[in-house]
Order: sequence, then structure tokens, then C-alpha cells
Amino acid sequence: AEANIGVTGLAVMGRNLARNLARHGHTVALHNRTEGRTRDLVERYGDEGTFVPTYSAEEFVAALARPRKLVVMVKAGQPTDAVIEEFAPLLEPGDMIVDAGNAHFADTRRREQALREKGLHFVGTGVSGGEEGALHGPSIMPGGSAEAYAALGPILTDIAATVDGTPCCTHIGPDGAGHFVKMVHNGIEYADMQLIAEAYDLLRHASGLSPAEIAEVFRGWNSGRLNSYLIEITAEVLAHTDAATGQPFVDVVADRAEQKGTGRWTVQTALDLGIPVTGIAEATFARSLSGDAALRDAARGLPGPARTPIEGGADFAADIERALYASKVVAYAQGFNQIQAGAKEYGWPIDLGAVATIWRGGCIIRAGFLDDIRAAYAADPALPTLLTDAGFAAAVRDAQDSWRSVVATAVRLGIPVPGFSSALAYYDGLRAERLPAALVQGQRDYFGAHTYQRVDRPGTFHTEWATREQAETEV
Ligand code: NBP
Repeated sequence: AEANIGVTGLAVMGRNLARNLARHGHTVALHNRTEGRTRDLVERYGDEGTFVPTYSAEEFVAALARPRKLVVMVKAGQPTDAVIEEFAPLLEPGDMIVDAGNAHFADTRRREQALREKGLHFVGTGVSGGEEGALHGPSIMPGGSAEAYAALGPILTDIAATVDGTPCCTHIGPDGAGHFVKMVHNGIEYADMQLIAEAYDLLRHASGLSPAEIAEVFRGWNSGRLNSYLIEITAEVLAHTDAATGQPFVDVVADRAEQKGTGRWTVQTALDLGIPVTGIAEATFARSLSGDAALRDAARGLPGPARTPIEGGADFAADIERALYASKVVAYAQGFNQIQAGAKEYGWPIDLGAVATIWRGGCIIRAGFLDDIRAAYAADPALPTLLTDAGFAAAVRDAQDSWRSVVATAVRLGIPVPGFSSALAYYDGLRAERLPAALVQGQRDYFGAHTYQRVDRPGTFHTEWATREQAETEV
């Protein structure tokens, strides 16, 4: 049979994507660097649809209907370049290579340009939802040309998750736009997970609840405005008991969070763009801090206050819910601002409302909350920040007394809440009438003659700090 699409790279993600395609009636050519994975897929899942197993690059390319559509699902980085080098010479103008791995968007821009010069379409595509998503419907963020999306869109929307009948897949924009948005998605995922972890820590040590009791609190929250996949799985993890010891699972897991690097990319890129994504940065740093065993051993035992649980546990849980919600609005607002800045920097016409729409299902940060973000951008596509949307502004206004009291309590008890507290600092910084940045400008002018502007008249000024008169000159 002639395959209308092919997948190369049949580890867990590629295999499940290939099965998802086949289950939707597509004829899927299969290829993997080593043959075992291809044979294994056909043996175990061959009856799920029509697969065309192939065992060489030439055979794979020959199995595909033209214009060829090759999905590459290999380890990001050098392996992706190796696969492109192997296949590109075998392809013809108009053929499409879809890189569905977690590539850095700068690599995607480079690869897209190189392949465009050969007449090939390179479609860097973010895929979120882990292995389950790949099989049952991920959130899909394709970049690349509009021409390529016209051909690929119907296939990708076929296998994507759907919410209210709308597929969680949309053409994000040219070249690296899809991988950029996927990167920020992962950064927001880091921030969201950290905020939830801080809420847990507070419920445990400030409210004095057990993991099982906290699981119940999260279950309650999951039926409210915080309803989301991450809150749901958090309750499951907290309710889980370790079979070997009978202890709560969360107490037998080493408290060192690992990372594969997409959070770091998000923060590095945000620094380059000058966009404060403090929620994502603090989450990434919190993982690094947790993982530095030697440093933590050296510092363990430094003095701090006693963690005596406070009175009024149930009320405090409601305060924590409000603090979590408000901090979450900040983290998402920052992430969407980073996408906006990336779009401006690289000339991508990204529709932020469409991004929120395709994150409502399939991906790790899927949540009812994303529907509110979709609505906010529908009401005003040029919204400067989600925090000024009328709905979010009102929700944060109502949450902020609790937010402040939760952060104050955490500080008093010595419970680290970098996510909650930095989100609050960002909110207070944004809404400030005057910032001490004026003083920073004075310092800069003093030691480096870096000049400053005035609030009362236009122009650029410098003060002769070293002279007795300290006269001001316009420069
Ligand atoms: P891995 O990231 O573990 O990659 C394994 C695959 O890459 C195998 O098919 C392997 O072939 C192939 N490969 C390697 Br390694 N080096 C190669 C080379 N030089 N030439 C050709 N093929 C090579 O697989 P995964 O966990 O399925 O993830 C695939 C992609 O999806 C990654 O980019 C990942 O970041 C992304 N992703 C993963 C998730 C997730 O939840 N795991 C979620 C979203 C995105 P072999 O079988 O011959 O060794």
C-alpha cells in the first residue's frame, strides 16, 4: 500500500503517534534507525490499522505518496540533524518533514531555512501530552509554511485532542513558531507544577494536614476554578501509598526534581527578549536548588523559625486556593507575554487566543482556566497582559488579601514559596505608581554617566555628580 504519511523514530512517542494516525484511518509508513522497534510495533499493534513497515531510508521514502509527509520523532538535537541529513537527499521539492520532537526553536529556524533552499518544507511541530497524549490525542503546535499546513492540517487535526468539538491543533506561524510556543508551554508547565507544590507544602506544614487529607483538598479544588489535569494528578499522587513501606508515596520519593531542559530554554529566551517570566524562572531554579544535594547538605541546619502549624486550618486552605489561583494567573500572563514578544521579534503572526484554545485539551497544562484565557484574548486580541482582562483583574482583586496573608505566613514559618512570592512581587511591581527604578537610574548616572530622563520635561540628562555644584546638563 502507498502510505499517506510516515513516522520515523518509533520510541514511545513516535510509536504512539503512528498508532494514533493508523487508528484514524491513515496508512502509516514506519521506520526506525534500528529495526527492532519497527518489528515490535507491527507485531503488537499491527491490527490497529494499516502500517507499512520499512527497514531502510530508501524503502521508507519509496513507501510514501507524494508530496511525501515524514514525521520525525527522534531524540531532539543531533539525532534530528542526523535524520534530516539521511532523508533530505532522498526527497523531492514539495515534500514535508515534520519534526515533532522537542527541538529548540532556533534549531528549527536553522533547519527550516536550509531545507527551504532545497524546496522542502520543514514543519517544526510542538506535541504535548506525553505518551498517552500521543496515542489518544495530543495538543499539536505546528510551525512552518502555510502551504505545508494546508496539506498537513487535516491529518494533524484528525489525531489531536478535541474540546467542545474544536481540535487542539492550529497553525502557530512560520518556521520556529510552533516549537517556540511548545517551549513556553513547557515553561508554564514548570511554573504551574511549582505553584501546586508550594500549595502542598503550605497545607502540609502551615495547616498541618497529612498527604491523604491534602489529596482531598486538591480533589475539592479540582471541581472549582482550578480544575485541571495537573491538580487532578496531584491528588492521585498524594493519595498514593508506597507498597513497600506503607508510607505516603510522597514521603519516600527523593526530593530532587529533575529537568530535561525546556524550562531552562524558556528562561534563557525570556532573558534575551527582556520579558520577566519570574514564575517559570523560579520554578526552574527551585528544581536546581532541590537537585543540589551537596549544597543542601552543607546548608541543612541553618537556623530558621519553628514550623508550628497555624490555627484555623480550613480557612487557611481557602486562602491557599486563592493564592494559588492568583499566582497561576501571573505565571500564565508572563508566559503569554513571552509568546507575544517572540512573535514580535521573529515576525510571527501568532494568535494568542488560538494558542489558549489548543492548550485546553491534550496537553499537560490542559484546564478550564485556558478557556478563560481564550475568552480574554477573544474580547481583546491586543490585551497587554492577562492581568488587565476584566475577569482576571476582578478574580485577582478578590484573591489578593489571601494571597498576601499566605505569603506572609510562609515567610513567618520559613516555608519557601518562590512561586507565590515572586508572582505577588510581579503583580505589585506592575501596578505600582512609582518604582524605585528611578533610584537605579540615579545610581547608574552617578557611577557611569549613563544619563536619565525626567518626569517633567523631555530630553536626556546627566548630573555632574563629582562637582560641588552637581549641576544638571542636557545631553
Ligand atoms: P527519545 O527521545 O528517547 O528518542 C529515541 C528515538 O530516537 C529512537 O527512535 C532512536 O532510535 C532515535 N534516535 C536516536 Br536516540 N539517535 C538517532 C540517530 N542518530 N538517528 C536516528 N534515530 C535516532 O524518544 P521519545 O521519548 O519517544 O521522544 C521523542 C521526541 O519527542 C523527543 O524529541 C522528545 O523530546 C519529544 N517528546 C517527548 C515527550 C515524552 O513524554 N516522552 C513528550 C513530548 C515530546 P533507536 O531506536 O535506533 O535508538
